Amino acid sequence: MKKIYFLLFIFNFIVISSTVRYVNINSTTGSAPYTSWATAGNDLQEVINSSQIGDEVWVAAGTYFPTRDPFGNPSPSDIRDKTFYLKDGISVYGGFNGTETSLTDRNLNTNITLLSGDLGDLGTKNDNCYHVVLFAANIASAIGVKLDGFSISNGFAVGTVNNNVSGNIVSRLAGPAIYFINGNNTISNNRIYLNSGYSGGGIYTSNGNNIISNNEIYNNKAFYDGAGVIVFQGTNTITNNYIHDNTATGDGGGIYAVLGVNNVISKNVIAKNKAGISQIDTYYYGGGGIYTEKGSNLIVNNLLYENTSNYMGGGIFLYYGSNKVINNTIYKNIGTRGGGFFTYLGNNYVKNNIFWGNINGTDNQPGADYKNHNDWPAENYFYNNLFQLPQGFYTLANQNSLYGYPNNIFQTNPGFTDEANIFGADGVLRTSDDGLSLLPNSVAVNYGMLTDAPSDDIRGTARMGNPDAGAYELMGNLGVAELPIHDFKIYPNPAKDILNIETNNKILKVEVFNLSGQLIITTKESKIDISAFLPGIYILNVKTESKIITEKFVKK
Ligand SMILES: [Ca+2]
Ligand SMILES: [Ca+2]
Ligand SMILES: [Ca+2]
Repeated sequence: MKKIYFLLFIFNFIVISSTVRYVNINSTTGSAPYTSWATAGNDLQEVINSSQIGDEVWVAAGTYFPTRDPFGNPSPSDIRDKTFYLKDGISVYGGFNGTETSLTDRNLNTNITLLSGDLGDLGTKNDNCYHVVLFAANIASAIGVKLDGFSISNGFAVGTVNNNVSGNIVSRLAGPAIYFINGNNTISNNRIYLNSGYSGGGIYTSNGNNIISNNEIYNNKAFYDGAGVIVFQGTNTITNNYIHDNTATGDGGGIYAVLGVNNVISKNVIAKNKAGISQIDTYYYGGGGIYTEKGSNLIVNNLLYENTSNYMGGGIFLYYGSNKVINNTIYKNIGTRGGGFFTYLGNNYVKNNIFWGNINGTDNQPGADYKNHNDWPAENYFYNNLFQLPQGFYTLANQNSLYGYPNNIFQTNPGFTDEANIFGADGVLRTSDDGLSLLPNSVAVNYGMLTDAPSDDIRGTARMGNPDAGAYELMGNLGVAELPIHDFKIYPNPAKDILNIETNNKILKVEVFNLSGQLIITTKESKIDISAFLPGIYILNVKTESKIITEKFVKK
């Protein structure tokens, strides 16, 4: 017992030691330690510098410009070194109106908190700062920082020599908006736009463990590689972002991931990015939506549409490495070699994807959805994908051979809900009405294989029965139940208190979902207590040793 109390004490101590400090650009009554809105500082860097490990900095709406270089000098010899320099172990949040008492009270849409790199003449780019936000820890295992709820704009990383910060080389050619080195960092809920540099136009991270989630990253430029996001080395999770209209002259219009270990790129919408604009070096590749190089990458549940490359891989370009490409919808991307997907060395498992409407060159000739390098082909394993062209087009001679892997579907319309309206009637991506979700009679429904399949889809909706191909799972689908199932029964239905499952197979897992796809309970029992459920229709997913069965039932 004593030990437990001791641990609780330590835990409480850590929680209590975290202080919130406040920043409001309009505050005239600021005083250290800035621990209330009434005493909020108007100098964001000053409040960051006052913070200790575990502290949070809350920033009210307004426009903030960096005022010092990373060493705290307000008049550096190159004024473009001015930046918001984050301290290890702190979290910085934007999106407040200046009265909130809880993070969940924020309204990010109305309280725009802009970190602007537009130094010197407003509207003139080439006197802007090299990095709007900078974090450089001296070791990979540093605590790291969180940056959440900001708009970040007008960084311009085109300079000459490198800077040296905390023992790290910080390139003045990379990361004009966000440049992070080392640590366990989170970059979430930001809008990152109109930044440009040689590389990493929207986000540049080097090493560490980085979570990049729920950001909108758009209209950024790289004069070299990686216009939207660059993650270099480390282990990175890039999830739930909307990455669009970024342009790289070289490789990686949307995402450029190099030498990462166990990177996860999931549930992103990656649209209308461009790469391979012109030949900037002898390595003339592409990768309009995603470019990965070496390492290991899981690319799962993404929607990639209308990305282009003037060379290889309009949607995805994988160069070397061990990769899994699972349950993506790869739609109307354009490349001159491999409109949807291009591979070059390495090995790739490609499962449960929909390739549709991609273009190779000027039409849907062989290579529209996939091409392998002719001299240095990757080892690719294709399972349960939908391809748009006739099977006979997928040949070694066309450099798009599927190497005899079975269970792919050819030349069959995937049955999208409304291709002309990808956002759907609500104007929001990743919701139930999205245009590239599936119709109930789609061939993609339940067509995917289970091994490596995610448990939910791009919207977080649970996958039912066998996974559908593509990023969208048909909500509440009962496709599996159309097959005759003689050894499976649920009763009574409707049920009030107990629902019974009868099967000859051993039950491994039972899940109950509501019609929105939210998981209500998980069990291994054949008798399920549903007495506390609200009346309505539910979906039962039963995994046995031999199969997964999905059934609807009604709670009275
Ligand atoms: Ca300027
Ligand atoms: Ca929608
Ligand atoms: Ca399914």
